Amino acid sequence: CTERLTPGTVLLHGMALPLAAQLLADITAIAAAAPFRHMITPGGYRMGVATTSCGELGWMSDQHGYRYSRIDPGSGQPWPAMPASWRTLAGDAAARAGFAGFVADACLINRYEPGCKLSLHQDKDERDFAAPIVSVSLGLPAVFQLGGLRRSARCATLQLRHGDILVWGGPDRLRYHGVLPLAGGEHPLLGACRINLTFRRAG
Ligand code: MD5
Ligand code: FE
Repeated sequence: CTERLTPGTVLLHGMALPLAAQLLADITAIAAAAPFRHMITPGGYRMGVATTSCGELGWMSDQHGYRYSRIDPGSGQPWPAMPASWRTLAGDAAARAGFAGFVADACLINRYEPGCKLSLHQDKDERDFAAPIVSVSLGLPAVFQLGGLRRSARCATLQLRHGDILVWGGPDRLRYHGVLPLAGGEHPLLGACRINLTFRRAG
């Protein structure tokens, strides 16, 4: 079912469930070419969340800053291609949320293990904030923090479960957001982990 949380934020409960096994097989293939790694923030900290990417552009971070790159800095090669079925899933989810014509050129793949969190931040490394961001949650459930347009705004919390797709766009594209430390557990398909796919129009 579709739940509009705010004018620009839509939760599509379980929309990715029928595709979960295929998504996992694809993630395994992508991670064989572009392994999960802990990026270093511009401030010198090692991120707790492990990341990789697929698509024309991949997100990266190092001492020089956050940005998108056509080349995986780990391998020196282009990022693995985005599976056509992924681009279609993201486009369909965006359309259901009211953002027709979304064509992702980047998919950031975040892997959380118990205790991992993502501190409150905005996503503003993309060129055009008119495009939405589509997020697919797999594995262990997470508590998502949905803030406002200023860091000081108070946050609402939201459970994201295996198979959920969340779409942010329009007035909500630049909201602060984060993920609270992942609780332990065992997911039947993923074990003790959560993987999030975020589809973006980055270039
Ligand atoms: C995650 N990832 O669960 C989240 C899902 C990231 C990140 O935040 O930057 O990798 S994407 C959540 C998101 C994106 C854009 C806007 C908003 C949330 N929002 O307005 O709340 O690993
Ligand atoms: Fe983010």
